[in-house]
Amino acid sequence: MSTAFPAVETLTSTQLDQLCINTIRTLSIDAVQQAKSGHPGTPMALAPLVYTIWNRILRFDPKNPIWPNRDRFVLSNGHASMLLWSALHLSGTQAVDSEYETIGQASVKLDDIRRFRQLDSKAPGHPEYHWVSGVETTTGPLGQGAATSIGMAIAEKWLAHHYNRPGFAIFDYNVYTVCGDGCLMEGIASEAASLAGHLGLDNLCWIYDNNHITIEGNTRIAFTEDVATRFLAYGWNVLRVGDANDLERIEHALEVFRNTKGRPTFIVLDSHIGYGSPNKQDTAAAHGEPLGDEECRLVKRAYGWPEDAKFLVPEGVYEHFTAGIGARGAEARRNWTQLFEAYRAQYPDLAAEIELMQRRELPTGWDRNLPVFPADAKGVAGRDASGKTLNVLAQSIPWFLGGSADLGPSNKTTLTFPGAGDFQADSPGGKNLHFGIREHAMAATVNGLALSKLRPFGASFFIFSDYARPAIRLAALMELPSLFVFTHDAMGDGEDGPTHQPVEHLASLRAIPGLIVLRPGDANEVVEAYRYIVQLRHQPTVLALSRQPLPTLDRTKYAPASGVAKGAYVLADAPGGNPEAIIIASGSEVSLAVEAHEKLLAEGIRSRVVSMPSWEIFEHQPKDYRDSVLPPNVKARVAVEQASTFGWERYVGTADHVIGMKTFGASAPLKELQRKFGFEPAQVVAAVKQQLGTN
Ligand SMILES: Cc1ncc(C[n+]2csc(CCOP(=O)(O)OP(=O)(O)O)c2C)c(N)n1
Ligand SMILES: [Mg+2]
Repeated sequence: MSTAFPAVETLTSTQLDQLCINTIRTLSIDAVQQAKSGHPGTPMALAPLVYTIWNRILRFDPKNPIWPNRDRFVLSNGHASMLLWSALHLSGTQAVDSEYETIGQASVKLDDIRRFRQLDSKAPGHPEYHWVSGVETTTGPLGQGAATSIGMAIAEKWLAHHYNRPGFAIFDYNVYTVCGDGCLMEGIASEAASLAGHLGLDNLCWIYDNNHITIEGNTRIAFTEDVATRFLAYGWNVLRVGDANDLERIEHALEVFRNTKGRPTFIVLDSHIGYGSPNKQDTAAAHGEPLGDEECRLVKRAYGWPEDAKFLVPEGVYEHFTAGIGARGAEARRNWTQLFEAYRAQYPDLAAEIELMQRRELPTGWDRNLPVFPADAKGVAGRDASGKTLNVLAQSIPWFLGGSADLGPSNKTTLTFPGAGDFQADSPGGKNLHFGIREHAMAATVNGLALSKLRPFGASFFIFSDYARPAIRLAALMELPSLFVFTHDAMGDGEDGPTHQPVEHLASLRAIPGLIVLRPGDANEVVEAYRYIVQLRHQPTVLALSRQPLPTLDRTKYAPASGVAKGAYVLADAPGGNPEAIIIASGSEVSLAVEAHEKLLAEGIRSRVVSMPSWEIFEHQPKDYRDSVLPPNVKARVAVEQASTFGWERYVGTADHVIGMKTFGASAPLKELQRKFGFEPAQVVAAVKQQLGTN
């Protein structure tokens, strides 16, 4: 408590607003100063905006930050994280655990803010979903938050369409996204804004911090387009608030947003970075470094703040938040909970679905009707087996949906069953999402859908996973069950040539911590891969699938495909076990390995084939299982995979045990490529013999 301020009872509501805003500002300044790093300028400028959204508008209950129908707040300019830590702290937002239960602790304590950017603080450098309750999505890579918010808005439309009934608006939340110049320069935000405009997402509001400053200086050096006109062209409703300190105008613009139907809203907010700093306002210096002790004092003086106070929350501030967002949020949630109880009485099945979904569980019988593919030498393409499986899952799991970045017919991801429908502005219940040719925004949108508890997938050619990678990485960091279906996963794209043939993609994606990369070897492995993926609650997956048919293995002769769930398994073995050589393969190379194995057996060589669709899953198996699949004493090993050899040494010893790609591919029919790059049984046989020294 401070004596520098008039007694709280004497303050007008406007003065209380100002007190709260300056608390956000000074907490941000002090935290950055203490950490000796961080971004003070934008929190100083946007404190009035964040205050207005949180304390006047947002339907968010700090006592239960995961209430399903809450409004979403996304801070896409994640470097301004002190805005979020201040809002979460001052509103008294409670922490929840990984089972979504509140644990009786504040999400962000004042002590966390004092320890901003320090190890284990709940006020890290950038907003981190999963680490801090109340953070709706991880942001920091500019533009990602904005694009992810599209997924949240699509989710609301879809959920409302499926679950609302007359008199029961179970889902009617809005999504508020704050973004800066950096977000809007990034391509991903343009992709996302174009899609949002097309879909007419009127539950979505982006507020653009138009401060003309980025790290290198004034935006005139690199960003001079007319952003407002650009958003008009995307089909958004564009508003402008000329003064970031004008709460009434900000509130009014947000009201216009809520009354605007058929279009998303874009609010250009003119602001001054480092607002109130006599020497740093409107300069890049306010962006990303502490103000310095002397400037901190000057700023506090300008705010009418005690100059030497640090981390001060004056009397009346917590109470003002409690009276604002606290009361409004609690009431909204109470009303919703009552509504939901009445809804449950009338629509028990729908209510049960919503509850399952919220816990990321699956409906009973979700795996009924999964296809089983009979042995067939000619076989089935990975993408075709996937298409059949997706169509079953999307019928058994009501909230399973997704789509492709304009490659549905090639990826075979189109949901074709009666009633599947297309998600469009006028048909928000469709299960086929059309992302257009926007892989990056697609992946972020998939994350936004997963954050909203739907089970989404996005699809493209494997080569274009590059265009989606930053969002795939964030899915892993956020521990989201996002599914990325990538077909044409190797040289199978043949004549399209090296621009379309992935080489380093498996290695590169396998390097992302926590991301499950699965490359199934035949149609039944595809089904088992899906069976595994769908049960994941907190892990994203990349599914790499073949374009061309792969023989469907005879599972009466070889081990069952259920081994996929262990990441790698002994598919075919030397008679009686005890192999002298092991061939490890994934995807399209599994049947090649089997062919080579049969030839070796015929020559009396005791080989084993290990199908290894997923390193990540295999590495999480107990050591004795891993050793049973790859006995440490068997040193003669060959890995075969039509991709970069990078990394396979860990299973086979050295790089010369790997038949893989060391260059880009080439444009030619697949058969010729297989010959050119050594993916033929004779070459595998020769490699095994070389390992055994019997060549
Ligand atoms: C994809 C990406 N590229 C670069 C950065 C590094 N970076 C962080 S903030 C920033 C400048 C952002 O400018 P603006 O969005 O205008 O933020 P302001 O300084 O106005 O708050 C940059 C380049 C980043 N975080 N993400
Ligand atoms: Mg800026």
